Amino acid sequence: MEFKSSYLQGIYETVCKRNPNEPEFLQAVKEVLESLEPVVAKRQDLVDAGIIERMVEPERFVQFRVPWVDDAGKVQVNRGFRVQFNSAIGPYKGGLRFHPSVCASVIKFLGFEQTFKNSLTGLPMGGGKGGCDFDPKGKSEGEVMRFCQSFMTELMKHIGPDTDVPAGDMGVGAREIGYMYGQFHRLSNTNSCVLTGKRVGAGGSLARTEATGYGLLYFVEEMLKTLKNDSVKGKTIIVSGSGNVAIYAVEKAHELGGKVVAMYDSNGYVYDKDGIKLDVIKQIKEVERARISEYAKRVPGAEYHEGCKGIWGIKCDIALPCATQNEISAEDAQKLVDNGVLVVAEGANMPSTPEAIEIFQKNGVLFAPAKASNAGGVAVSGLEMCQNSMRYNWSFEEVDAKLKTIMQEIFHNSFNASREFGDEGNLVMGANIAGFLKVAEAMKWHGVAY
Ligand code: NDP
Ligand code: 2IT
Repeated sequence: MEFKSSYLQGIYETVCKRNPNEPEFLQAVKEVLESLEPVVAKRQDLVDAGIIERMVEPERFVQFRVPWVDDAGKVQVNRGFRVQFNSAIGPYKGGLRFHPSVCASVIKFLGFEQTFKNSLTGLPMGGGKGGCDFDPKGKSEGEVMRFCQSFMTELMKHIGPDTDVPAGDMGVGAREIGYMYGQFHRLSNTNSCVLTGKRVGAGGSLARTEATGYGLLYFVEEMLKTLKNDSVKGKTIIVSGSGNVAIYAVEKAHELGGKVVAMYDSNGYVYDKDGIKLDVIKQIKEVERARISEYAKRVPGAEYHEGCKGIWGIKCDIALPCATQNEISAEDAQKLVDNGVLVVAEGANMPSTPEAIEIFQKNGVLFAPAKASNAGGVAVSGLEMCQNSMRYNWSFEEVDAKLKTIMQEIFHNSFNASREFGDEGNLVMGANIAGFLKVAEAMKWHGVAY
């Protein structure tokens, strides 16, 4: 038996049987079910209403062909996905990922987690996720545009401002959102909010680009203040990844007085003992779309190392994994602990393996789970939807202030839930329970059609 409750054990066995060969999805479901043990013990009404059985099965899962023509005139075919996981509290909401590793398991784990994350933001958004096994690396501008247009030609049959509102994720930024939105606009002759992460001036919200990274640091600052009477100021930090989330995590970390000394991309990591120069990283990654190894060629004293794993052996106070799922193994976690890490906060989705999380928690590391600590991106997406509905734009300062408040509330709601359900400070459990309860109450209230 993996669970104390035979009811949860039965649900998990059914999920395993229905979703064979989907390890990421099963990993995400198992973690949430483990967190729900004390809820099941207290809330027979939710058990009777079959809430959990319903939550682990997506409301809808769409898979589609994405044909496009490359620069050589050859037809290419990719596989697209959209999972609409749960709409009990609002339209499905969640990003689109373009990466060769995208498959049903990855999209379903992301969509499942998104349901709880969106609930934690306090905004009325359900959970969804999508993407494609298209690899944007090495593609020309024209190829990316034609691919995005083809992807949207099918996706638009399934989305809508009150139905499902995708956004960016790995491999999808303002450029890709622009091409997809353009195609939607051309084919529908409407300007409705079917995507967030649009460019400012084309319906986008100020501070959406920064939101996930900034939000992560607002969460860490609140956690340190509340639990340790401490702050980011003066801390040595490592940030994995060098994409959207990582870059703006570094920006806010530096603003708060921390020093980020290392970052990576999928080829290797850079170490700069004097602190990463973010303008150089932005030029390499946002403007040139080049490799991080360039950094060491441009910044005297900086080192480049092939391969990613070495980053976790660098001594730091705070580790912010901001690249991809399962990037921190048990071995990496042990290295961080041995070097005295104080905080690990997840910017990416599910970057720590279950074994790594156990090591952090057993050793008293303040551990912030993705659903809570990276919710800033989708929160500002929710604020973009809100501004679009009002036909109005808030200033950067207004959006940023709302983001900060939302992240502080997510920390406190997760912490309070961990206390109420008997494991004070276990934010994995607290975030899962707080996110779950809101959706569960809505599903119960709505009857069994969800
Ligand atoms: P980007 O595509 O902008 O950046 C991804 C970064 O991660 C790149 O530096 C990439 O390197 C690196 N990376 C990807 N795969 C691997 C790998 N297997 N090993 C090492 N490095 C890798 O994506 P985002 O910054 O948007 O997303 C990063 C994470 O944050 C994802 O888990 C995403 O789901 C999550 N997230 C994103 C949000 C958003 O609003 N964008 C919101 C909340 C969470 P390379 O360039 O070499 O591929
Ligand atoms: O994982 C995530 O929360 C995102 N990629 C952001 C989703 C969104 O709708 O802004």
